[in-house]
Amino acid sequence: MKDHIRGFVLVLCGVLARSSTQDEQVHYGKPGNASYDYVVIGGGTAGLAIASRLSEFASVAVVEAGGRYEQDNGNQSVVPYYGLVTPFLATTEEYPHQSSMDWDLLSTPQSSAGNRRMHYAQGKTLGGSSAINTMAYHRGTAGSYQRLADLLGDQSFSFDNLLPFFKRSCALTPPNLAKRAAPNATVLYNPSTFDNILQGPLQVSWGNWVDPTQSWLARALQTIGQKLNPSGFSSGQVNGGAWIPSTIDPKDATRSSSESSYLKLALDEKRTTDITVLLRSQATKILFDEEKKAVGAVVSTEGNDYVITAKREVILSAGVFHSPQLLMLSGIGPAATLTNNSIPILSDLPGVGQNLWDQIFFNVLRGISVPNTGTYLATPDQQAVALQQYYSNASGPYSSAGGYLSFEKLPPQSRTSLSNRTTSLLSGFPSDWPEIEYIASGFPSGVANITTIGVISATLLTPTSRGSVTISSASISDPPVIDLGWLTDEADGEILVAAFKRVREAWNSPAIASITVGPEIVPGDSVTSDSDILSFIRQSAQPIWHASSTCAMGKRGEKGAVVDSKARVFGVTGLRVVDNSITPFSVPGHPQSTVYMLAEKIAADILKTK
Ligand SMILES: Cc1cc2nc3c(=O)[nH]c(=O)nc-3n(C[C@H](O)[C@H](O)[C@H](O)COP(=O)(O)OP(=O)(O)OC[C@H]3O[C@@H](n4cnc5c(N)ncnc54)[C@H](O)[C@@H]3O)c2cc1C
Ligand SMILES: *[C@@H]1O[C@H](CO)[C@@H](O)[C@H](O)[C@H]1NC(C)=O
Ligand SMILES: *[C@@H]1O[C@H](CO)[C@@H](O)[C@H](O)[C@H]1NC(C)=O
Ligand SMILES: *[C@@H]1O[C@H](CO)[C@@H](O)[C@H](O)[C@H]1NC(C)=O
Ligand SMILES: *[C@@H]1O[C@H](CO)[C@@H](O)[C@H](O)[C@H]1NC(C)=O
Ligand SMILES: *[C@@H]1O[C@H](CO)[C@@H](O)[C@H](O)[C@H]1NC(C)=O
Ligand SMILES: *[C@@H]1O[C@H](CO)[C@@H](O)[C@H](O)[C@H]1NC(C)=O
Ligand SMILES: *[C@H]1O[C@@H](CO)[C@H](O)[C@@H](O)[C@@H]1NC(C)=O
Repeated sequence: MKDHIRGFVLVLCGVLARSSTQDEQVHYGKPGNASYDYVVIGGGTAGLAIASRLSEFASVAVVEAGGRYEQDNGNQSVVPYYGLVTPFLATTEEYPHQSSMDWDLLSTPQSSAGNRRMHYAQGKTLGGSSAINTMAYHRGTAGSYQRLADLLGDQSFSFDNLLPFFKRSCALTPPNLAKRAAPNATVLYNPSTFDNILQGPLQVSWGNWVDPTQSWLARALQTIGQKLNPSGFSSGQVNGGAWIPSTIDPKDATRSSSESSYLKLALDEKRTTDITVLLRSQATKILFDEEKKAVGAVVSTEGNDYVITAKREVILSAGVFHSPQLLMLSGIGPAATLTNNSIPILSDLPGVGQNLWDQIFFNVLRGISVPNTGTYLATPDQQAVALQQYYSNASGPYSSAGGYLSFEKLPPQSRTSLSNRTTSLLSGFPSDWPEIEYIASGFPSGVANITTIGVISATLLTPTSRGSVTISSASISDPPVIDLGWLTDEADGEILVAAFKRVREAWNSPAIASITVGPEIVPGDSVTSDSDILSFIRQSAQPIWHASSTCAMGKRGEKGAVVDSKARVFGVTGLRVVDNSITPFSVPGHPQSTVYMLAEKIAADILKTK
């Protein structure tokens, strides 16, 4: 162990063998003033990726409010299958709290979505939301990144120019067809969009198990026109269907988070890195000198306040809700909000906390007669078999987290019901940008002749409604006030009603007629008129946890812009925001690949100018 890796990190290096008592002693033993080249606030998805890269040439402190998920949540966060059935995914106001791992955020009542307050899970642990997400890995479309490049006037954001950073972040392992044992779940992908020589830290692989329910529902989606995409979803096209890979380490089928990948790499004894991790430590405010240069942060560990000084820069990676919160608490945000809360104004940036994009989905349920993964884990005997498969060669039901995904622009017959305004809003998106994502899954049924309750969901990828994040006081102890803004623009409801009809079309496909059992369970056959469908959607819409864009990148001086294309906050120096809050719109589909890519890209920018 190198001596420049400090106390807290010794514990992390000691792998899981150490007792948590020793662990706690060291964590809480060392809060106190200290100084580093870079201070990264938030040891989440982006935070650990950028900290790991910066630590190759400078000293870096990571300030993380949570602990270690391997200790705090064990198998539930490590074993892929549990990631799909975890209580984090509960979204109702009365949800099972897991406060050692989750921020326990609740939205404001959603006036256009049944007045519901949504529980919106966000990882509070090393790894952040990469430690609780459902592990699907794919990239956005070439056209979506081109839109970003054009908006920023910076062609380094074109898909071709971003590809080296996507490649650098991860290592792809081809599917193990013997372990998958599902010749009917064909994996197609383009290996040239991954780097098979200089492998990056994040592990990306296909599950060694296929859920039979998904294989059937995939057929239904294929027969309504969403054919298998020949190159998968990481080559700049996100259209049609694909068995996509997950962020799973194929060596032992465990979750690959930013912690188990990037941080572990930075702590590898064979590498020269200088990184210190402060666990259970919350940054309460960013500090600036008289020239408005960020010089560090006030950090609170178990009620002790101290100062971590940044000799070069502060990187804020606290996520889509907490990064805008901390900016506002530190004097950066809409002037009226700051004044209202008696916070001195350092930089009046009206865009901070605005422009929240959120993709939402609904489910349609029917009974089916084929098993799903849960069916194979229903009894202790079955679990014993599955444990043997999992621990002997990383296969079987526990080893997989997914996933068949299917995307489309709504076909012409679905568009005839859209208003001219909605049609025109949709035509503003790039031609390769899918409007809807369909996900097939299932859970065991308690009813005799229904083996599985099958689920086909539809997610809106072109939301026009916008939400916001603000503060209710000048104190970090009051949570951010989150208005998701769901369905406040009527275009979103119209598009989802059209998507609902596509989901029913899939359910009624002759390809699965032999396995469907009984009538529709949710919402039920009585729901047929557009207005009834819309009200079902308003009552049941859920988050897919892809919220973004509350500290949007943009050109200097442009309305709403918070950071420039190198993630530097306008109006101050020495401060960047690097996380899913900075993309000015939600890239279509699942965001984690883009978050890792951004961390790599900004790290490279910093290295160039250091
Ligand atoms: C349940 C769920 C399922 C998802 N499924 C998928 C999926 O299958 N595929 C996919 O691509 N994406 C998925 N996502 C989305 C994806 O995981 C997130 O977009 C991404 O991880 C966000 O990364 P981030 O760096 O912006 O924030 P995070 O990873 O959330 O990191 C923020 C970190 O900052 C810390 N923090 C916050 N405030 C402070 C403070 N004041 N002081 C110190 N630390 C602080 C937090 O504890 C956290 O560790 C999912 C997300 C969730 C929640
Ligand atoms: C820590 O730093 C702060 C700010 O520079 C200072 O006010 C405080 O006295 C320091 N604490 C200790 C214990 O040195
Ligand atoms: C695919 O193969 C699996 C495993 O043999 C089987 O359980 C499932 O029913 C098949 N699905 C389809 C659509 O044929
Ligand atoms: C100012 O504070 C009041 C009362 O706390 C609140 O109702 C109002 O919305 C706030 N305005 C802004 C711009 O934050
Ligand atoms: C994996 O292990 C299980 C249980 O020991 C065994 O049945 C199976 O054949 C093994 N699969 C492969 C591909 O080795
Ligand atoms: C909608 O657009 C169509 C075709 O562009 C046009 O013919 C029609 O008049 C428009 N309807 C309304 C209400 O504007
Ligand atoms: C399922 O079982 C119930 C009760 O036995 C029966 O009434 C119903 O018709 C069955 N449904 C189908 C689709 O077989
Ligand atoms: C994870 O936890 C350990 C210790 O409690 C058990 O021995 C394992 O069987 C368990 N694994 C799974 C897949 O549940």
